[in-house]
Amino acid sequence: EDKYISDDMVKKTMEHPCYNCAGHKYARIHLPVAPSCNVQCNYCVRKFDCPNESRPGVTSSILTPEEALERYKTVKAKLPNLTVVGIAGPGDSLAENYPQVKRTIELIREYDRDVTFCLSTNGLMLPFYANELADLGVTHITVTMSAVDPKISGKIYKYVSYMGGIYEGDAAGAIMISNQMSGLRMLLAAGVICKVNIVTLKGINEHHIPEVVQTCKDMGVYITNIMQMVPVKGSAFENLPMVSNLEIGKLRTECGTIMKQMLHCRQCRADAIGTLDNDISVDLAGFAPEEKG
Ligand code: CLF
Ligand code: SF4
Repeated sequence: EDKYISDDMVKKTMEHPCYNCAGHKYARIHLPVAPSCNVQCNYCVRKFDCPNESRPGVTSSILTPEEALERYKTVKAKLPNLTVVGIAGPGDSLAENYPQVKRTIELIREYDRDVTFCLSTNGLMLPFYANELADLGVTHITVTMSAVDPKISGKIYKYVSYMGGIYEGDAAGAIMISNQMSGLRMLLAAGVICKVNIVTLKGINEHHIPEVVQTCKDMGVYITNIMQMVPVKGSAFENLPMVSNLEIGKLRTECGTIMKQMLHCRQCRADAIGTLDNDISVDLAGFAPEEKG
């Protein structure tokens, strides 16, 4: 059934570069304020940005909330089409550095009433923060959920650090799925527009992805983003073969019959600035000296 969505939320979603292909005119700024993480994904090397929303192998330097506000002011003055402030790590936005994430949002909100706040997370801590994030005015949230079966999810995480315990295998998978799903449901109940990123892992979840997408559709998620995993040297999955562009294309076409698919993800860095086609973080102020690709 169709839920009521306010005109303001429709406008924010239409002007969000990641939520629809028509958003290519609009720019986003990622503010790298959250370096720590509470899980270890098998495709991640922590000295780099969180690959759930990032190009692998890049390192963003961390800002304090005050520095993040200053960067926002500088960029906003130069980019009139800037509509979205995104927080995408470089670790997890809801891990140890959540207080800095919250402060950053508060500071920018004080300065700019209109900007759209977007956040991405692995979902582990989402049930604890979902309502607070909605109250803070975060209208768009991405959860990376690459499986909805604990046995499959459990193969994706080396470990999950949760409420004082360290979990592996099926237990880790079960905790992740249950928190990702209940977190998403809480966000959806609070009127947040949700996106799910699905990382395609050959031999692990590629045949399971339509089921993940169907689950998202049934919950009321707005869009799913089926991504390629790019192997990073030093990660547990460094030798896992990549799924080809053709295979990703086929999966997206198949899943497009279930619900709306994102086809234009750029796997941006945690300090990306600009439209998705044109990252200008370097030109603007040399914010991202290690930019590549
Ligand atoms: Fe950033 Fe992510 Fe928000 Fe977009 S990115 S926090 S939803 S504003 Fe976008 Fe970049 Fe793909 Fe992410 S293209 S990696 S989907
Ligand atoms: Fe790495 Fe996973 Fe943590 Fe992202 S959520 S920083 S991919 S371990």
